[in-house]
Amino acid sequence: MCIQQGPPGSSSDESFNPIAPLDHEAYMRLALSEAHESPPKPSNFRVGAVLVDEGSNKVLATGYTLELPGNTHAEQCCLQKFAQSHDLPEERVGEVLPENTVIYTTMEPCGLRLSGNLPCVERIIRAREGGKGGISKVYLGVKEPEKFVGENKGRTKLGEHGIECIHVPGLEEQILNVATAGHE
Ligand code: HJL
Ligand code: ZN
Repeated sequence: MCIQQGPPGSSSDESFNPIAPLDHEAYMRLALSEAHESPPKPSNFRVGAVLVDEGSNKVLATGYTLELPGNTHAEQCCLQKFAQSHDLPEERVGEVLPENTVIYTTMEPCGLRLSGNLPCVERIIRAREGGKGGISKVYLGVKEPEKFVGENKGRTKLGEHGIECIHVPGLEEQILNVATAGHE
């Protein structure tokens, strides 16, 4: 990821975040820049995600499809990386997530995976266990195209668990171009 450092002399704080609080488009652009890192593969989408503590406006983790070993999704990589930074397995990430955590993802979290792996919707719901509330909102750039699993019913499920899904408009064309690169 390409979070810049503060101006010389002003801050040696490595967690300096150039994105203003609640600048959803800027966070979605950061997620899109993550998606660009993902290797093209005909059997999935190239997605990027950013896990953010909305209370303190801190980036907790970034992720993109296939970033971590195995058949990993962008949202899954964010959760796994943040958990790993606390020496925890992804299953226990809820124990360390701040209260107002949100996730920006270029494509809505998957509700079903052709591979049979645990869908990101389930991972996001699981991340509410054992802590202060986990992920409360999902900001998404596009709905999942009906290419691999038909209609994605994940948003309904997230809503049933009190997780709000919010569409961030404006970057759809770029997001879909990146997501489908490498497809026929
Ligand atoms: C989201 C990702 C990613 C997808 N969706 N939100 N983030 N790759 O990082 C959804 C698509 C699945 C296919 C194939 N893609 O990826 O439905 O092999 O990639 O488990 O269903 O499943 P696998
Ligand atoms: Zn997924």
